Amino acid sequence: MRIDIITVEPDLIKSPFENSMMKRAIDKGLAEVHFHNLREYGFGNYRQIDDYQFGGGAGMVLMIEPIAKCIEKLQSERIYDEIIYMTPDAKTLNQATANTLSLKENIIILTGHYKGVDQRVRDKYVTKEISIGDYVLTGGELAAAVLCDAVIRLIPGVLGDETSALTDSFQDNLLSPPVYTRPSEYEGMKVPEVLLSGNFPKIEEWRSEQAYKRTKEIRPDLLD
Ligand code: 6GU
Repeated sequence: MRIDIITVEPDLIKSPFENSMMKRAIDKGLAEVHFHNLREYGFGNYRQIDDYQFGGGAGMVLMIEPIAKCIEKLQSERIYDEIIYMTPDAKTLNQATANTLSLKENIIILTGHYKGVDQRVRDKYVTKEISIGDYVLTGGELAAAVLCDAVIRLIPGVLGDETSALTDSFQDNLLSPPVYTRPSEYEGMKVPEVLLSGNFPKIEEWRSEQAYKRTKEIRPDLLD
């Protein structure tokens, strides 16, 4: 999978890709991530990329031309399955969306800043808009890193069996059950008996019950 990230703050977003799971995926050749500094497509000596909004109001808006130039250059080189715009005014990212995106070949992720991008960018180029939750970040860069982590770990071969994504929270719309490791007793707090029983059907049943109970308590909306 190839991901092209268009951003105003490349330095803010690069480090998660140089560590841990995403680095491993890139080193294994399972994911390829390229960063494009929008400023390089800006106007004039100052490489201008934003301007005041028509109609007045606080905050600058990213202009369409620099973004169009960058996207069209990329599109001249390959076909993109999705052009994703990271913005708080969109549907929230969930596991189903991450699963779907992990099957794509080439995607562009555009991250906004300031007051966002000119609406015509969204109308003309963007095929999917994603928020990572109901709160506002300064820019979409960290949100793009979150999206990439959620997607890249699902690419077959990225995770080993021991960390298989199949048993993650949300994979079946349930939160994960509690987990324990040694010692079996700590300051009088005991690991549930069933987990020490070696009875695997029983253990699976207990885990399902616990997952359901936890989901009902904390995220009943997932059960709807
Ligand atoms: Cl995608 N961008 C920004 N700026 N803030 C957010 C977000 C995205 N998702 C949640 N908050």
